[in-house]
Amino acid sequence: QKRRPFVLANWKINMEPREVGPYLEKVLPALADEHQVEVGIAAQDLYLSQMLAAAKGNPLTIVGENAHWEDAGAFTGETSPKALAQMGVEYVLIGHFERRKFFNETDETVNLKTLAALRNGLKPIVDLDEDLSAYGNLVPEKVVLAQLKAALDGVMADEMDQVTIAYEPTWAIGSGEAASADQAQEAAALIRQSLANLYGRDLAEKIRILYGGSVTPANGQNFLCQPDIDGILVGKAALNPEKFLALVDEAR
Ligand code: G2H
Repeated sequence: QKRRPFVLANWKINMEPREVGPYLEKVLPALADEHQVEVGIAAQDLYLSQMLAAAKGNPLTIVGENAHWEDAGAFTGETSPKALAQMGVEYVLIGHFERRKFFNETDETVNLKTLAALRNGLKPIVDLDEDLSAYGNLVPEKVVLAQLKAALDGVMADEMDQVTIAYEPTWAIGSGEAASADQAQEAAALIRQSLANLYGRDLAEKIRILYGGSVTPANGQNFLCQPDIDGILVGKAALNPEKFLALVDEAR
């Protein structure tokens, strides 16, 4: 089963307004005619309109970093998944470790947000982080699988082709200490097995699983060549357009 590799930058709330245009001017020409690799940037909402306009007609996918579980209503400061979809955003990150850690997102809200994204035609990139604190004494692999199951509760088989999974072990995020390729592959294989248990092997083979956590051009290839890892989610290194492009190149 051939899954298209996905190289996704996660800017978080880095990048100043004046830096957005020049970054895209460096990256877009290098992506001309890119069809092998799906290339995306997740950015804060403030920049999405500008980025969508710049990326129009180019093989660059613009991704939201978060969306609320209600489509509309009195939720000051939140992002409506319906509005994101109507703006032309294709994917949204759901349940990133930093959302869980700093904004009290739980398996339950991650599930609601996943369902809301799908309901609105947004493709959720569901983050699993192996954070043990919410699970008492479960071993890390069990935590990832519990998070996966909870996030996908109520997601129908015919919606699963819209879903991407990202595995980001807590201790590897922004720490400079990435997982080893073997560790990451092992976790991705477990996740795929669990997807097969939930949705059947055929469907599980179609779903992309990304690795994230201190990916750099020096270690990216190690992850990208693993059989169950279909892409990378890159924070810090992707703030530099040259490093981001080097990682895209590694995925080709
Ligand atoms: C993990 C990752 C991107 P970094 O959060 O989602 O960030 O590459 O800086 O560890």
